[in-house]
Amino acid sequence: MGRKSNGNDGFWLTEKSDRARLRDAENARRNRAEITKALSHGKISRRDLVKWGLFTTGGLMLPIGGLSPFVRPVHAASFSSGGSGSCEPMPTGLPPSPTFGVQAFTAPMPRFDVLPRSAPSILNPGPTVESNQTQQSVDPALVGGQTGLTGPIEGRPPGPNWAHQRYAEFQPQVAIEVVTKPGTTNTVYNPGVTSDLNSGINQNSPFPPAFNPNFPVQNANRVWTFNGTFPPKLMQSRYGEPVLFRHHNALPTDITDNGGFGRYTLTTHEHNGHHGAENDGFTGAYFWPNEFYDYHYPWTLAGFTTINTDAIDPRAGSPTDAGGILNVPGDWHETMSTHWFHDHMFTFTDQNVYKCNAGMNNIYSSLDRGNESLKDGFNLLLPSGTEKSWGNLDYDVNLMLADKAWDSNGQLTMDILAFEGFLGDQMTVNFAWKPFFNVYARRYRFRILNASVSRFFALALSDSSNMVQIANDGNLLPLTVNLPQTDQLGIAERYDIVIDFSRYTAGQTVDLVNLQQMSNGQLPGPVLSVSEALGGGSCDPCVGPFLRFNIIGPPPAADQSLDVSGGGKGVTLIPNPTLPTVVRQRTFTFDDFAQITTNDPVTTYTGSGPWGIGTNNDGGSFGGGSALKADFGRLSSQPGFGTCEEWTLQGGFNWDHPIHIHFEEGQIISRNGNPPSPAESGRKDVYRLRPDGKVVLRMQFRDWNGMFMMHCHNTMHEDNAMLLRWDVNSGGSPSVNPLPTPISKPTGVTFEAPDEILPNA
Ligand SMILES: [Cu+2]
Repeated sequence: MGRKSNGNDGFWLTEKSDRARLRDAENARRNRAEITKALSHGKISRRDLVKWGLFTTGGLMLPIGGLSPFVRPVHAASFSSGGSGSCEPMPTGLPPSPTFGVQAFTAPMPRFDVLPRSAPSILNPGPTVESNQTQQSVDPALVGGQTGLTGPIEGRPPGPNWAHQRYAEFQPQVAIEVVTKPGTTNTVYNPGVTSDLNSGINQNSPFPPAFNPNFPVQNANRVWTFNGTFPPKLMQSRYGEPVLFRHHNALPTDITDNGGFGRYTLTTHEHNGHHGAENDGFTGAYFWPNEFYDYHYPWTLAGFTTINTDAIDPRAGSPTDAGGILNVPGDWHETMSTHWFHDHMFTFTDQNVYKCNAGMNNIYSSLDRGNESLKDGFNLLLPSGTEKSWGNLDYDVNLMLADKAWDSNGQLTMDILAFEGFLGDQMTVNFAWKPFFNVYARRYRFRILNASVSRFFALALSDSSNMVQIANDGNLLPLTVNLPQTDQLGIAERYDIVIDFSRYTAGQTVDLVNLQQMSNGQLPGPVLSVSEALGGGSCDPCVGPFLRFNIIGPPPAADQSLDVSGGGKGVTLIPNPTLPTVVRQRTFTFDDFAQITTNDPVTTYTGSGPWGIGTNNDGGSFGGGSALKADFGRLSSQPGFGTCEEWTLQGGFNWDHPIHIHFEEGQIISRNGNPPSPAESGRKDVYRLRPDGKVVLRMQFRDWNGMFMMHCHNTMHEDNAMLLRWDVNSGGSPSVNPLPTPISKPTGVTFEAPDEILPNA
């Protein structure tokens, strides 16, 4: 069973800690910096760290004085997990992040920056069904100094197996073009709302990449974001309107120019899009600086090949510009609303997402229109606005929560050796440190995303008043839930919450509070009460209020949105789809002390990280064998095309893994033998296991083909190496089975046979 904490992790240092401890931590940080630099530059491997005796094979840093900030004198006080006591702990593995004398809640929270939607004709060159293999010269820095080499302009793997599926049927109608590049000032910020709805921010003022206007601006190599800028980016999509998302990689070709963390290769996952694997950001299908990758998002409802194929049900539909509904095929019970997108680079996802390479995507449908006044019997009238026929953002607000840490110069920093999980000591919302947000006294919808590396949250209002949860992950709930505080929000999970500010008057404030105490990155600690969290006694600096709502007065127009509280009883939003007969059951165990059975230098995890997944008792200590470390050339499962399977996910003692299964939404059948709670009774794409927890879920494998993933979304665990590949088995048509593994190089993607196919795959 899972290993217990070694007692050396989970210590916070605060600015009040004694000087000797802080000095030791700073010295340890400096010594570790040399190692992490070499590691992040690819000059040494994680395996070398074990060889040199710095790490155990289990991935724990040995307590070597002068290297580990966790080495403490014998007389040091032991860690108190309660709300008070000595605050020694320091899970960042770094000295405390300074706040430069700035007070919390003095700077506005920026709304997301809406990505322009263009006609596909603006794309040059035009998109192609198969990857565009037009050659260009390769920067020698990418190929060990070799000159005269050429590579493709598009990094998508070539050939028919990676061609856009059903492209002719779902011709792109909208182009969204983005560039991931080093941090720079935003001069084209578009919040999609007027300034009064954006806390007074003037969108025409240059917006530098800083976590607060009075903090230092981030150096170019510390943040790598979509379009290189803050705030985070928002896509707006509609069902029935296929999008061509062209993603350019403009990161430095010098692998060492990364500010100490982050890898210059990219692969972007639209979490949790239902589309072919060529568009899914497969972890091994990464692309290089100076290349682009065309992702084709068809925006189809799951089941479109077998259910409502004639598109006769307007509940399966898309909002038209004229305020009507465009019917689309598929199951309306599968309608999704709140997604995000982020890098998925093999073994570097944690660093690249932490570097701010993440955005969100709102998907609009006939049910979830982004218009609160169009009453046609289908629109659910969720808080949004009325001006546009669809996609109003006035009262529909994206919140990206992430803990961060920065060095004494205010530059974003990370302990990439914290294999058990990395925690920051500062809270950010939409890349802003502890901001305020001005609201009118009416209902607002907040689409809340946990974009942390390893941190869990639990949210409440500072006056303990009720909120209404309307969605879990991408999906509107069967029945809304009134709650004074949320369940734990695992990494990558999304909760859509409606807060009714009409109970407040102008000049009042109420804070969003994090109740979830963490003392290490392996699992959440206790959820504190609101008064404990507000009391300031927690050792965890990210506990407490982190976003202040200032109520500025009555709304300019009457609130026409649905009262989703249903008078305390909840209201019906989207009932669950009916699941077909289960054709196969599988068990996966999420474990440590994992083995690596393959040795392909490209596809195989070669580090010292402890994590792995056991499949169907082919591995995993729960089944008597061993969990396996990630190899994207290994095929762990091959569910049949068009089938429904039941998967049991088993977690370990003293760990909590939020497990993400790509491709289609599932339904939790049971959690430790009990039915799921009301707030997780809808469809899900991330399944939080909880310590020693067992989740049984059912999901379908239909409509599209290819290779997909399942992994822990504690991205430190994912990258070290709790990730597996599964392929849809379509019987050889349209794509071959098993699919060859893509091997990405600056000179082009080649293929090789799978390294391993597990016996029960
Ligand atoms: Cu995990």
